[in-house]
Amino acid sequence: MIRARPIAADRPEDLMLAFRRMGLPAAAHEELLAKLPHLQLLLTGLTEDAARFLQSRSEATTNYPAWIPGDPKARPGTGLLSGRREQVERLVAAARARAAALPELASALERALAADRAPAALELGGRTFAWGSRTYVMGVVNVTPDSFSDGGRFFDAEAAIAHGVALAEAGADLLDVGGESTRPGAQAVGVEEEVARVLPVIQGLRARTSVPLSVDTTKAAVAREALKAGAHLINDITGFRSDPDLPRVVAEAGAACCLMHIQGTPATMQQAPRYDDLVEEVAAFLEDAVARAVAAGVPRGRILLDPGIGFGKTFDHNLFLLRRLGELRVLGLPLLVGTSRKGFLGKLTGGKPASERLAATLGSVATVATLGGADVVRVHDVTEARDALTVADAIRQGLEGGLLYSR
Ligand code: HH2
Repeated sequence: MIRARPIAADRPEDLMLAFRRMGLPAAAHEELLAKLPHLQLLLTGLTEDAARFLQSRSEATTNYPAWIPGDPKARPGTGLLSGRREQVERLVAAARARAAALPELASALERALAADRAPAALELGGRTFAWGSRTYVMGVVNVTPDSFSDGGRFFDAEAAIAHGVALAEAGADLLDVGGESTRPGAQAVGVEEEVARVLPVIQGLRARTSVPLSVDTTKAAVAREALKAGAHLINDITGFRSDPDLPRVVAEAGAACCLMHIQGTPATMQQAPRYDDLVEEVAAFLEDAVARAVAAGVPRGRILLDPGIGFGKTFDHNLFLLRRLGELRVLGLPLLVGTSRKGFLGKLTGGKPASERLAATLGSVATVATLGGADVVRVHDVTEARDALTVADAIRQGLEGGLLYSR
């Protein structure tokens, strides 16, 4: 019986399995892959010159990708490029070689071509994070009286340390210690109070575990003390927008950072979040944050990015963004995603409170991992998340197909 079945055209590994099924030699796979049209790139922000260049090249010969321009009146500077990898590579070379060169276009296309490659591995606190090998887990240690998910449970330093140790034993790859709640309308905390909350916990965890420590703060003065006490990463939910000294403090300590997207401030962010193009605006914000970090001396390779689920986003924005995390891969840096116990999960499951959102959280982290959108997930329930991610990662990476796809 003749059978035709779709192969995921955007996944090179699946195409290669099809070549194997066809009995084609492994040595030829890369070359064959380059012949297949599996790239669809949405371009925005084009100059008129760049748009004309794309149009003229696609009309001239089939050596270049097809070009579908956007509506020049409603959406000027937009269009869809569709073609094979080698065609896009040729276009990059032509954009650079042109008398009036188009380096910005060439770089944007190069970043898109590199988006399926894993970011360079990160050494943190004596551990190696080999991005792309699996989904890593960041365990949450909130030393706050008012966090939305676990407010007050670990406000006492000893309780917080014991909780962190338990998360480390459960397999957390990283612990995130926070002394100020970021939930909408939370009480602001002064530097002294925040330091008094997080410092004993960092010291206690340093003494009792070897897990790399992150500190969830927006303040340079808190970060300075935390890094002195042995923290390895600063997690700033404002993407280095709150405190102009924070990037330098991170750079001078040789620390890593996680820069998150937020629209507005925690006090106002959920009032009326609005986007024209959500993915584009999140990407632009994060690129700006990276530029700030790099200008202060933080190496690119020590930066993680986070789309900020629930931070200035409606229910629909959160789902839309989680579905499209892969598009943020063009930023070329590892992505951290925090969905754990958040409000959109409560809404999806009929209004369950934060304390009853474990299964929903596991559904979210497994889905994000399967879609290939996250390198690290930030969760409260490490044991359960590790199990869910082990399954999701195994399914995503499952390349053995028995006799059908035998090696
Ligand atoms: N979410 C929260 C806090 N910090 N940091 C990053 N990078 N990404 C997140 O999604 C994120 C974060 C909110 O969760 P939680 O810490 O449980 O609550 P609270 O801020 O109320 O303490």
